[in-house]
Amino acid sequence: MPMPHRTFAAMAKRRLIGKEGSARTREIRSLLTELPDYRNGPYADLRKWLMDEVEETRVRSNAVHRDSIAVRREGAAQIALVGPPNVGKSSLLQALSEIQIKTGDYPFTTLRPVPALTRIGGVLVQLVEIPGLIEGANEDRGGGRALLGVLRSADAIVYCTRADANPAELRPVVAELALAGIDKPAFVAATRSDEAPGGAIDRLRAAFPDLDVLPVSVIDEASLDAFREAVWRLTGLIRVSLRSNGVTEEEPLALDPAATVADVADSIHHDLGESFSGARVWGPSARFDGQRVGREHQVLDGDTVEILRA
Ligand SMILES: Nc1nc2c(ncn2[C@@H]2O[C@H](COP(=O)(O)OP(=O)(O)OP(=O)(O)O)[C@@H](O)[C@H]2O)c(=O)[nH]1
Ligand SMILES: [Mg+2]
Repeated sequence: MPMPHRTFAAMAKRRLIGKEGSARTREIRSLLTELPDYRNGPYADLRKWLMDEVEETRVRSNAVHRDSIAVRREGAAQIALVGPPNVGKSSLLQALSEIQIKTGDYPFTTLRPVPALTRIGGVLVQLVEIPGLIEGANEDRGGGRALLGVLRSADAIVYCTRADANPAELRPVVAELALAGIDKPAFVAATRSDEAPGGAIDRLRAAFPDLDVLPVSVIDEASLDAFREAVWRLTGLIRVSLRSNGVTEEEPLALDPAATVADVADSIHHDLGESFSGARVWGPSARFDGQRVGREHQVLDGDTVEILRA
């Protein structure tokens, strides 16, 4: 005598509670094998219901997969912009890059991390807006764990807060990162600085003595340039331009600060890195324009290098 169908339905629902993905599919399969094999009537309906559940579970777990918030790295470095809602993070990304992002005069316009590429001194750097990181993120409030995961994989952090805001607004964000053990090069961008009264920046500086505070406004080009340079300093990389036959390439290399002329040659072509005879250098590391140097000469940010083939 099989179990009454209502009892079976109740038991099936109970066994599926809290199960998703492959665990749910496994449970459904085993329920299907326990189900009496009637072609019609209430048991057939239950069978149909379970089959539909298999399909819905599959669709849902794909959706969960798509909702994963990891950001694919592009460019020489990845810099995360994080701060309270509505401070102008999206506007900043928009002002610095080609992409169109939703901005709005209300909080939480941005719901997922949004990447944008910007060119700094010719080198592409990826900026990522991290939305809605709130107090309790480490306990997963507001989906905070996933957001902290994105921050952990970034190379550096820009804390964004309105220039005229109470410093207390940014504090929970800084505290959540510290709590998560995320310690990276960082500065504070005091956003919407065109709206800020005198003294506002000093107040932020006093509140965050360990961090540089940089005023920025999307309607002030000079402040955007200063912002780009500050971001570049966070990357810790140096830019070296290549010259060949008297022509300098438009896009510089982004290199480790300890890089030598040999590393420059190696990044052009591995064979060249082994065989070249030396280089000429213009810029900060050269004593004079076009100075002839050897393989071990250390290059500096802003140098132009011409590799001399053997
Ligand atoms: N005056 C002025 N307003 C700005 C500036 N930057 C952004 N805003 C305004 O601030 C509001 C919020 O801008 P968003 O860029 O959407 O801010 P957000 O930090 O990305 O906000 P959420 O994604 O919602 O958390 C918008 O109304 C912008 O027009 C600025 O430099 N000056
Ligand atoms: Mg936004």
